[in-house]
Amino acid sequence: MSKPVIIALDWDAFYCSVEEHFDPRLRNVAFAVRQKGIVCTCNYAARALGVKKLQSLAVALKTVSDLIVVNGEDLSRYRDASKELWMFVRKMVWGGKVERLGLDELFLDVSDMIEYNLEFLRESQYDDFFFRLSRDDETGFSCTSAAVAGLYATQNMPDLTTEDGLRLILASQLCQHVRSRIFTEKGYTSSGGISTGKVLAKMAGAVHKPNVQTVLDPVFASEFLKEKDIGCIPGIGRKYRANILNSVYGSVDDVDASVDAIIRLVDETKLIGLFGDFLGKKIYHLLHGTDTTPVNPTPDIPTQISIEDTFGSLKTLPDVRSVLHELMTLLYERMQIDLMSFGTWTAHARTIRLSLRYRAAAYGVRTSKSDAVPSVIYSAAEKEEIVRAVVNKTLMPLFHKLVAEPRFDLALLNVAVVNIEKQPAFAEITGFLGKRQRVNDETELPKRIEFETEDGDDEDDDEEGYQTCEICGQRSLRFAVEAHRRFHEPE
Ligand code: TTP
Ligand code: MG
Repeated sequence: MSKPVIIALDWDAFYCSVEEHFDPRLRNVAFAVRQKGIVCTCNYAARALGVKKLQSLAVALKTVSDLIVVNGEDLSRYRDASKELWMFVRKMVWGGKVERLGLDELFLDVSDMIEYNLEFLRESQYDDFFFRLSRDDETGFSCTSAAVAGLYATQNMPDLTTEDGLRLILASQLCQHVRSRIFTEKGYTSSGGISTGKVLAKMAGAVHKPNVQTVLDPVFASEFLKEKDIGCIPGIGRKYRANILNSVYGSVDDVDASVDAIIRLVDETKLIGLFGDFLGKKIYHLLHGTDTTPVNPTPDIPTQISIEDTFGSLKTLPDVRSVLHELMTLLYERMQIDLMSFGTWTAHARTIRLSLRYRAAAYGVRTSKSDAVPSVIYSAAEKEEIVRAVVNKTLMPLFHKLVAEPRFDLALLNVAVVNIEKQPAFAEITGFLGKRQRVNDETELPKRIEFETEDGDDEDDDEEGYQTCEICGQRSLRFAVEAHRRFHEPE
């Protein structure tokens, strides 16, 4: 069986691109998007002047004193744009095989589109041919198998004489087409990676940025990976890197952490001994560029939406009420984004859950209680009124059921809605920008995006993949946590 063909897309300076859509004047200036004193991203004009992603704002302003700074603490417009782009791309991929990772990355499994078009390539005697985007009509684009669209990750281009190489070349043309449609119709530039697995495609896509795509033939995977630090491989990250280095060298400092060095010293059996059967094998394949984790298409609606915060110490009822008010406000806003389209609730969550962790509790131990989602949430009342009603009538009573004693000391509160069901009448929705789009009613209920496993067992991650930084308090999506941590680490 032939290998899958995967395209990874990553929006360039994503929050900046979204901000530019709201204020086109930003297109011509160097600017940064900030969250709580940190530059969470900056546009490429600012990067050219020395501003860096995840730098403290103070340092960025020292570097460029007239840097324009935009507040990016309200994530809703980024979520809206992310969802819109995802839906747009999904329509171009057969079977909607598109997985979202965080807000700004997509994985497209285009294997069957490529397989189908290989036939036409053969018919055309391996010359220019018409790539068919649909089986039913003649939509598509003219394509050549003679050259890669974009760049390649190593010195070598895919081998034109092999079917695997040809598949990747066709996929590079398809990727170019998809990216150019995203740009002309939605105004977003992206970087693309094309390979036979998600990890290789993602890593290839990061080689040349912005607005460039890169192809990596797995034949050259070991050459591509050999000098990279093992921590750079998505799915390995800081924690597993430290485990591996400690087991090999007894230290993480001043040691050779390159893939080449590690695979000489650590075989599959040793990795299984360190991490168990499943994870050990997975890490082995990650290190050898042979990971086959499939693209897991992201469904229309999430299985749950969850917001949480962590504290040094939370001891009084007024403080609890105020935190719950804040969390419920955020949760309600998230529900509106994820479960509403054009002012209509397209899905309802049936259950609301309050969870907490006592400060004295062992790491990872939470207690929870649930209740029915009160109908006021789906009413036409104002946000403030809805939030107040839910806090008073549902969340505070749940809290009292959970915490009977008058003295308490909490380290975490989490509010979540679960049991999310599509509204029966919801067969067709209207996309954000007013374009009609069909929604597949057979879509399964959502699964979580599972790709970067590094923090999967971190109980301070909430279910939606947010984590609060213990040092500065910034809440980051899970995919961004690793990068954010590096910001606090000494150079
Ligand atoms: P990235 O893809 O890492 O960054 P980017 O899209 O801004 O830039 P690039 O062109 O290099 O891809 O992250 C996507 C968005 O996620 C980014 O625009 C801002 C946000 N983000 C955070 O809020 N906190 C973080 O720690 C990181 C890394 C990203
Ligand atoms: Mg990006």
